[in-house]
Amino acid sequence: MSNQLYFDETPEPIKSAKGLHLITQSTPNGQKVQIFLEELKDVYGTEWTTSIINIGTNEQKKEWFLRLNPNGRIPVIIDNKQSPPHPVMETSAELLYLLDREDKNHVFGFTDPLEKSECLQWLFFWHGSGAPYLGQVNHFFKFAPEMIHYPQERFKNETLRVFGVIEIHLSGKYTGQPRQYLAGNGSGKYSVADIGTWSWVKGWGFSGAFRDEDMKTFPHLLEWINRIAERPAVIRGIGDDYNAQKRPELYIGEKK
Ligand SMILES: N[C@@H](CCC(=O)N[C@@H](CS)C(=O)NCC(=O)O)C(=O)O
Repeated sequence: MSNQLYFDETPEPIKSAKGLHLITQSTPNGQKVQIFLEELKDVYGTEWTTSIINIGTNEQKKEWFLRLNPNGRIPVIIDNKQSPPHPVMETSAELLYLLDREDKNHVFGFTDPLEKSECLQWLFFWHGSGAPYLGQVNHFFKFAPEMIHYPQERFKNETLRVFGVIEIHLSGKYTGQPRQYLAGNGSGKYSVADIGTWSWVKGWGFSGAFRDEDMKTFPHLLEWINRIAERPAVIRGIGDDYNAQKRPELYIGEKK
């Protein structure tokens, strides 16, 4: 069977990539996978190549991209070590793919079935119940052509409720066990559940929707944000290496 994944219009750096290749832009979703790859590099020396696109130009809606991810959204990883190459869309699925293939010693995941279950619960919780709401907060407060009260309030309040869920969990309100991280026995272990959630939650101030007073009601969540922000891989994963202005050689597609 001929390889339908890449064709004439597929940018050369993607077509010719050898191992793992990441197509990203440094948004909260892009950063999830950027951070995890950087973490894997620190532990295992994991290697990959990166292409950066600008979603403002709709590069992600072109056929070459849709062949890799019919959903037309970043990030995507392609595992060119598989034959044919294996593309992965949806950030949580990407984290779990990398966890399975690269994290041989379970540094960022769990072997115990119950801890594993807890990790999946929190990964899915943010993917299904957090990112969609905070994404809409960002849209309606920052990018919408007009400021409309109803959706602003609806998505803001729902996001505050979701922050409150994380606060309950981290504070140990109902368990008596405060936690450092979202999943794992005792006070927990830094895992893909934290990586999948952090890249979004740390940006609570981006839209201007939430005030310091709102966030003061989530002290454990704020401490968790600061704790993870100090990790070298996290600093690199949200840093200049993924900024198209600083790394123009990684940029593919139209210039805006
Ligand atoms: N559920 C998807 C969401 C991905 C997503 O929404 N990516 C945004 C950037 S943060 C995007 O590509 N937006 C461009 C578009 O919608 O065309 C995931 O977790 O991978």
